[in-house]
Order: sequence, then C-alpha cells, then structure tokens
Amino acid sequence: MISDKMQKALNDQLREEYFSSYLYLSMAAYFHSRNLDGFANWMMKQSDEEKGHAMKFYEYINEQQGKVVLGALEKPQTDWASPLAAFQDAYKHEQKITGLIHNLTDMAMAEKDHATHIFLHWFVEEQVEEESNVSKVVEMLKMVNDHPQGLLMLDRALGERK
Ligand code: OFO
Repeated sequence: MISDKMQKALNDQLREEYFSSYLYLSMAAYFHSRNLDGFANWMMKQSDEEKGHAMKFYEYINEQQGKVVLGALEKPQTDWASPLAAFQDAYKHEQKITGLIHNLTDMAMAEKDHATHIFLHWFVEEQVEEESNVSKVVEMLKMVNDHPQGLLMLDRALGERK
C-alpha cells in the first residue's frame, strides 16, 4: 500500500515522464524538419525510453493497489534556434527530472515507505546516465560549432542509436 500523498506524487511523476517523451518527440520533429535524421533518431529513441519510464510508474502504482490517474500534458516547445539549443534544453530538462526524482525519494524516506524508496533507486541511477548522455552530445555540439561537416558526422553517429 502507498499513502494517498505518495499516490498523487507518483501519478505526477508518471505525467512528467510522459511529458519528457512528448518533448523529445517534439525535438525529433524539429530535427526531421531540418533533415538531421540521425539527431531525430536519437530523440525518437529517447522519447521511447521516456514512455518506458512512465510505464514503470504505471505498473508500480497498480502493484501497490493504487489508482493511476493521468493528467494533462502541456504543449511542448516545437522549435529551437540550433541543434545545440535543443540539446541544451534537453539537458536542462533532465536536470529538472533529476530534482523531481530526488524530491520523491525524500518523500518516500520521510514516510518510511521502503518499497517506494527501493523502487525509486532505479530512477536515481538512471538520471545519472541520462544527464551524462545528453551532456556528452551538448559538448560535442559545442566542439562542432555549427560547422556542416561536423554536424553531419555527428548526425551519422547519433543515427546509430538503437
Ligand atoms: Fe529522461 O529520464 Fe525519464 O524523464
């Protein structure tokens, strides 16, 4: 069993994960519109992963005999000034998600909700990886500095993400 307060917080996080998926799909659409299909592929894969994160919350709430309540998603941004600007926003977004996961973990600890605390461990670790992955692309884009050849090479590399 989870508390009503925890159920609401987990449902809020489920929505945040779905919004992450929606935001990265919007970034994929931006890259597709710029014919940067490799960047778009990376974002599509990221969007799929985020849906997987949302479903982990869905399944956990059900397992705890709670009720999943889906909330409204806001409209994501649809355009960026450059590939670097898009990835910088993705990085900022991941930092925000890390903060939300840490807040949830604090709540689980305060409630002595050991099961939720353990459930959230996976997300704490995952956020370290997520921030690192996005930050690496940000740094590579800074090196490329909008040079077409560099951008195309990076596009090819990101197109390999499975
Ligand atoms: Fe990007 O890790 Fe979930 O939101």
